[in-house]
Amino acid sequence: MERDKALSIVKPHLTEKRYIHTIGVMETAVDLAKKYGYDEKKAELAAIFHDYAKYRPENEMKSIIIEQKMPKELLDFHPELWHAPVGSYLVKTEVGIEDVDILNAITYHTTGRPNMTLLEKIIFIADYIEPNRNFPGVEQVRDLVKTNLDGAILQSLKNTIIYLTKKNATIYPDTLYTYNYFIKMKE
Ligand code: DGI
Ligand code: FE
Ligand code: FE
Repeated sequence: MERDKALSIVKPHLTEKRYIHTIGVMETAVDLAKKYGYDEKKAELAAIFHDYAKYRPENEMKSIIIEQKMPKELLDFHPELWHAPVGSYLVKTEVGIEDVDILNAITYHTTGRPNMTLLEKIIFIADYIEPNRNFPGVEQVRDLVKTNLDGAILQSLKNTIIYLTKKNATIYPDTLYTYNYFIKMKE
């Protein structure tokens, strides 16, 4: 699918701010695909659709999680996590994208997972560092990604975990498994 067509499909599902974020993720993902040697068109498409389900009503996402037999555990954690796997499902069923690499990159863009593919890493970190983001510590992660993709992901996970603990939020197990995976990789 061409970029403009993909953007025109996703736009009505997003707010203006989220659409600008999506463009930022798209441009960042294409840059990273160039840098780390991945199919730029696939990275572009995955980025465009990564937040497709961000504004679906919670009850609709909940039904999809149950009906599609996604991990039930998701329902015990923050609904903010649901748009990633549900988005992957809806991009497949509503938009007709069947590429499993793209669908997995959407599924895991919020938590990551151990053994992430290169495309999953690109979308995960592009989502975190795109130019409109201003998390504390994002500048350090932007620097790291220039030389060390895995190091940048690990740093972003540390930042997210610290942010969540400060809020007394629960941490979804996949986030911790991903963190452990990247820590062990350094050993
Ligand atoms: O959809 P975006 O805002 O672009 O970014 P995202 O899909 O990475 O979602 C970020 C939100 O998800 C942010 O508010 C932190 C939250 N989050 C990430 N990992 C976890 C989490 N929330 C909980 N409760 N547990 C997690 O493990
Ligand atoms: Fe997201
Ligand atoms: Fe996003």
